[in-house]
Amino acid sequence: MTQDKPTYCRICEPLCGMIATVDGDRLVSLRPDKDHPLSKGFACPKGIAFAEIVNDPDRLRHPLRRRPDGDFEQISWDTALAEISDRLREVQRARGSDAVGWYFGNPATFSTGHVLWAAVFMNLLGTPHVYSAGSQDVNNRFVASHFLYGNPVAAPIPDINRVDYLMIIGANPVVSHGSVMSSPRIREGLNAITGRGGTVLVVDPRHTETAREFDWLPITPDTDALFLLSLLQVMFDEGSVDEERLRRRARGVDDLKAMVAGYAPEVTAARTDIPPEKVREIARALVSTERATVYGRVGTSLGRTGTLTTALLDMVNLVAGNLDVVGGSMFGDLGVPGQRLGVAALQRISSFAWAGRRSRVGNLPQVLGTAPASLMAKEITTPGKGQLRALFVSAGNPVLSVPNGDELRAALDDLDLLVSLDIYRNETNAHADYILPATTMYEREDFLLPFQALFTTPFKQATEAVIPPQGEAREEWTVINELIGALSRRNPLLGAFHLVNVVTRRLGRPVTPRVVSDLVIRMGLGGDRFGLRRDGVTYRKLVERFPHGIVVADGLAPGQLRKTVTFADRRIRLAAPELMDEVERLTVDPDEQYPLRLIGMREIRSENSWQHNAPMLLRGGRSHAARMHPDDANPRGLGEGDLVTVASRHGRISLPVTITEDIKPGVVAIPHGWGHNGSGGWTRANAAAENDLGAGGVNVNALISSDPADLERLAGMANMTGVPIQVSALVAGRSDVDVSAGTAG
Ligand SMILES: Nc1nc2c(c(=O)[nH]1)N[C@H]1C(S)=C(S)[C@@H](COP(=O)(O)OP(=O)(O)OC[C@H]3O[C@@H](n4cnc5c(=O)[nH]c(N)nc54)[C@H](O)[C@@H]3O)O[C@H]1N2
Ligand SMILES: Nc1nc2c(c(=O)[nH]1)N[C@H]1C(S)=C(S)[C@@H](COP(=O)(O)OP(=O)(O)OC[C@H]3O[C@@H](n4cnc5c(=O)[nH]c(N)nc54)[C@H](O)[C@@H]3O)O[C@H]1N2
Ligand code: SF4
Ligand SMILES: [Mo]
Repeated sequence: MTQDKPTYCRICEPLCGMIATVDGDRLVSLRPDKDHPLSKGFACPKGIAFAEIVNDPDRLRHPLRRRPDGDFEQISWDTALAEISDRLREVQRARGSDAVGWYFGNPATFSTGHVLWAAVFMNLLGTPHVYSAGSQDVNNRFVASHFLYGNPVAAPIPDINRVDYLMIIGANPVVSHGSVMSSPRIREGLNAITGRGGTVLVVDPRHTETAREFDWLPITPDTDALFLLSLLQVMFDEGSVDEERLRRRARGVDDLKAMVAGYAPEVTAARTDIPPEKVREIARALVSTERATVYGRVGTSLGRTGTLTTALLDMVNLVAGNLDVVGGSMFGDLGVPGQRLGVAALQRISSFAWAGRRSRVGNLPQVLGTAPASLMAKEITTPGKGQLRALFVSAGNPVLSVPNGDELRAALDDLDLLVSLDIYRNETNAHADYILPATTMYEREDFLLPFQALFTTPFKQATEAVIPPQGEAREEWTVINELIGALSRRNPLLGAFHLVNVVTRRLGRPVTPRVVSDLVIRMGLGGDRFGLRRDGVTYRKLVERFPHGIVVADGLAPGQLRKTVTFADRRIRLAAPELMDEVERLTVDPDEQYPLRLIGMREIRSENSWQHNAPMLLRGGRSHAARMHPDDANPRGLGEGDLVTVASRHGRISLPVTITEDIKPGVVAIPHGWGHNGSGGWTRANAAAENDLGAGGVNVNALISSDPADLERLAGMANMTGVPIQVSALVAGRSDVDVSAGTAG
């Protein structure tokens, strides 16, 4: 007997509603939920194909231990946890708690228990070695907000439902489905803007899937800060800014004006390649359109000055009068009383505050308690106090996702202990001592705290697990509780946490992610405030009465800045010296040896490194290729499908080229997350690699530098866009060219 259960997808940020068809303990299939108030029957191919991932024969179902010959053998959970605990205690005894670390990857963010418990564990342990995918993604957003609002977790989102002029810069929501914004049916949301007579302008070096549906303005990679400075210069210069209002809302207006004065569109055009008249036209539109906003994401985060660029996005919105107003760039509201004071208090804790700690290698600041993942390899191999010796990797594949995977791969073998928690064997845990099987999203209940303030229509949904854990899979937070128990003797804070766990469990009221989520739900927007609001929701009510989720407000509310800015005068800071100093980094020396610029891209049937094994997503063949303009291909004698070598100052890779007019000349786009070469457990992804060069792909991050000097200064972000490269034909039979160079495993 099959049963249909409403739930939601947790692969990417819209969190689309899903109906899971379940037969006993087995997930039979997934289909989009027509009754979901926001996604209304939409789901993308990855979401539907997830049933194949849950049931994939390649999935991990039992704990594994590495044998001396390098192969893995199945062991029991008891043995695995006992051995890991012993080895962990040994590292802690011999080298201190500073020798223990954790890297959590992107899917961890989509599991409240996972991120919360990992963060609590590492914080109580007091180690600086906490890493995440954030330093390759979004950490500069937190740092920009720290400087502007005194609140690292404040993240303005575009009011998609009401905006009439939207400039998208460095994001491709038609493929990515939106990021740092949860907006189901985003493509429809964008089309509705033009449908109501508005404009969507896409500023991107590639004529992306989003740009193809709207207006495209090509830009030279990693020059966005210059373009944004010019927009500000025009706004001030033409006197179109409501300065009185601006000064009421922000400090540092004169410093900002003085700074942008040197960046007239004529000055920046040579670098951005955007005609000055076009800059003026956009600046005027942003100021004069009642409901207008600028939205940027990965493309504006991964440049050399990502924090400055991100801060400038908010400054453009603010100066144009578009921040914190309807139809502009708005702040979601958790609705929890005292949230502003809570953040202000948290900021006093060094592991939360920006640069509360700096890295041992490279002296780079921590962001929300995490250090730059680019440094992991050197933290492992650099001797001295605080050297990283035991590492946990959960829901991540850093050998493919961080710069210089070869360096990290070699360093991992140097560790005293490497433990992975994953649903698959991948290129990273190929080097682990133990691999522990985790549940997939459909095997756990969840209410996703990190996304609550990011919905463009305020919304809440909680789900029960739709099937029990498959095989011997366990939820990460339960495994973390065991690890905390193992280290509790030598560490009073962990000891206290462990005691709370033991006592509450005995009392039959264990501390679980659900208990924490319930608290936030009840205290937040639409919550029952523990009985004070009769119609309010609780976790249980959400699951039982609103299984498809519930819209908790018609739209985002304006006027949130007062609740967001933690500075005593509640005014935004426009001229933090750290930010202003970044301007000096905007100059570059031309590099004749590496004349082209590398950018990244995402594909509709792929999610970072881990969905290249689902048959549904591989249908019709897949291949990894570099995209290049004919103007660059022709002089190099390159034809469609030719193998090329792409080299940067830091590495080289070889892969096929696709020639397309849909990219700015001088720019080459290569997707990341590829480079499956047999070391992981992904049979189909690896087989593709063996049969046909290019099908398993290569690791583009071999071209990216992990040198601390090359990381963005304020957030320690990897510089993954605008990287100087050269491209040449791969000469057949040349023995000095290693076709596999740069692949990982
Ligand atoms: N299908 C699919 N969806 C995904 C993912 C996936 O792998 N596949 N990954 C998820 C994740 S982890 C994230 S973080 C989000 C990311 O979500 P997005 O940021 O929307 O996705 P990207 O495709 O990385 O978009 C970045 C865009 O920036 C452009 N770009 C690159 N360099 C520059 C530059 O210097 N300036 C400007 N202006 N543009 C530039 C690129 O051409 C690209 O179009 O997507 C999520 N959704
Ligand atoms: N060049 C370049 N590099 C990039 C980017 C780029 O744009 N360009 N983007 C960066 C970005 S935005 C991101 S987010 C990172 C992603 O980098 P990572 O997070 O390091 O890598 P993923 O490929 O997302 O790997 C996710 C792993 O989690 C596992 N997994 C899936 N679900 C679960 C679960 O529920 N529990 C557990 N325990 N494991 C699970 C998968 O099997 C897979 O092994 O890559 C970054 N790297
Ligand atoms: S867009 Fe696709 S992967 Fe993302 S949440 Fe929706 S169904 Fe899942
Ligand atoms: Mo990401």
